[in-house]
Amino acid sequence: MINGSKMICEALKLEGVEVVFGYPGGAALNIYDELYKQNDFKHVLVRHEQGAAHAADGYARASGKVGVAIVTSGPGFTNTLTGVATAYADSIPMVLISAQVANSLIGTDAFQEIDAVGMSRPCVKHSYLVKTIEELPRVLKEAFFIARSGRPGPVHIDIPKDITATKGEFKYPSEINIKTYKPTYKGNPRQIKRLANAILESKKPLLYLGGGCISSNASNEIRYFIEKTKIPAVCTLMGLGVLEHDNPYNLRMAGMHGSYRANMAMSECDLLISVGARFDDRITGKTSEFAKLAKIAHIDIDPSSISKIIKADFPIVGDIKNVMSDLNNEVGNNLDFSEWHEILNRHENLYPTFTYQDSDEVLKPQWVINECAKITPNANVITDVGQHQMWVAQFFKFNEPRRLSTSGGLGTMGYSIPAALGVAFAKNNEVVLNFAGDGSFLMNIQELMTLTASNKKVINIILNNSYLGMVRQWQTRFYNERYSETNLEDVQPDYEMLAKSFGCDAYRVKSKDEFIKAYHECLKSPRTCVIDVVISRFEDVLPMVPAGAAIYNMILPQNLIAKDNK
Ligand SMILES: Cc1ncc(C[n+]2csc(CCOP(=O)(O)OP(=O)(O)O)c2C)c(N)n1
Repeated sequence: MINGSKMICEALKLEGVEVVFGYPGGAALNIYDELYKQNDFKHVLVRHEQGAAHAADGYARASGKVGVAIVTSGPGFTNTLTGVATAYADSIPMVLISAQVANSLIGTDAFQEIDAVGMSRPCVKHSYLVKTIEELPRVLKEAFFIARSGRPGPVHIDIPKDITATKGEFKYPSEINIKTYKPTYKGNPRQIKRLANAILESKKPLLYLGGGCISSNASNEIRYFIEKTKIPAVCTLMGLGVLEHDNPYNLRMAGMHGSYRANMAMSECDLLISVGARFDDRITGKTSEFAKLAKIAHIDIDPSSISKIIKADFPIVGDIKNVMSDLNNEVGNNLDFSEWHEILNRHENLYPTFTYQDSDEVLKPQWVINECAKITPNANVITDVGQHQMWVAQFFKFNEPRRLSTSGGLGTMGYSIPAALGVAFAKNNEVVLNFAGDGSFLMNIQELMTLTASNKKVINIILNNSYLGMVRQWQTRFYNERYSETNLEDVQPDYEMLAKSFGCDAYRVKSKDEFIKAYHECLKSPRTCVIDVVISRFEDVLPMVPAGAAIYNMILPQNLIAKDNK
């Protein structure tokens, strides 16, 4: 017989958990007492519970395993919600354990009581309030199973304080059988055959690769499919790295800040094969104009996402790795799409993918990102949210899946420092590189302390334009340059001093030489480093599809150059 707290530790051990991120409190005291006694996994004390959820998320994205966070009741739990919602929006596997007031106090407005399950429900895959010690082992087992199976996502377990002290028998189930939850892993062979035939008939097929390709570890199958069929591919922000950056069939990112060629390919293809992508509005633009000439194939493990936004002619429910491998067996290899490639090449010649005007007077963010990609091509990259995020997506050369961790679906500012902490735990001794804007960097800066306290090294690059840049860009273009609450000039902390106070190495740079020198210093240092990079203030992310427009209606870099020269 062991108590509930020990059961939690035993379950984490049996699930192979290496690290949990958390923060203690009254209702979690019993759990923390057990954590103190064990050596099976590490607990990392974050400095704010939002950081715990983002760190678990970063760990999960980089490692492919379930990220775990433990927090106390009430405010500890509510602080995690942004992080949980972030993971939910991007289908990231996570188990969040929150402590709750004792069962006898539930419903009495007790100190630090909150309806945690009621609050997490809309942003988790599943949630549990544990009522008895007998059900605890099964709940823990199910939580991990649900988090990592099917379409992955966060699962929340709320555990009252008395349960963490009550003793019971710990029988950890070896198998899970949930009647209402049976993900489909094999695609329907008839549908796969139909799709293979459609490919034969198509003249302009296009693959559209999303984050599902990464969660199902299907990169090899997809690369093989492309090698065999010579079908070009675009990807979403979440799909970066599924294909090698310089794969000749990689048309790169599509959507609001996608390339001209990628967006024209989407608009002109006659067969669009969506693979683990969910037709987000940042990709489709105006849906009635989206891929209008194409038959749509939609491959996804989550049946509810198929035909949700764009009607699928070829719906295939299944795990992408399996479906792509079956499809590889079905498609022939004497396909010829050379005319299609010629059209795409013409698009590329007209408006080459992701260009910018460099300068020697002022540092351009694109230059900084390019240099980092040159010096550390295999870095594990994390971004925060804003212009810098889109520039990283456009200019960093991702060659492998799981090399980029970024908040795609929710677009959560404050994500990157704690997520980088999680990535640093998943990728010991590899380069971990965080790009943030000056606005985002301040949102969870306290986690620099956790990095220092954990002896983890992250190189943080602040692309500092003294603006909430992405919002400023919209104000420039759509609000007549009325910069309402986005100008941070003269109201910034001294990032160098601030970073040093957290025990980091810190630099502020304004020129190319200074940047390269600082970056090499950071690579040599054993500590977490911060480079505050002063960049041009009015650089825009282009191409840009205005919200609600069709994705072939892009504002292109030429327009920007013309405007700047006015
Ligand atoms: C938590 C949160 N609040 C607000 C926003 C809206 N938002 C999106 S981008 C952005 C500006 C980001 O500024 P900064 O971090 O300096 O990066 P930059 O765009 O300048 O690269 C804001 C405010 C958000 N995405 N998340």
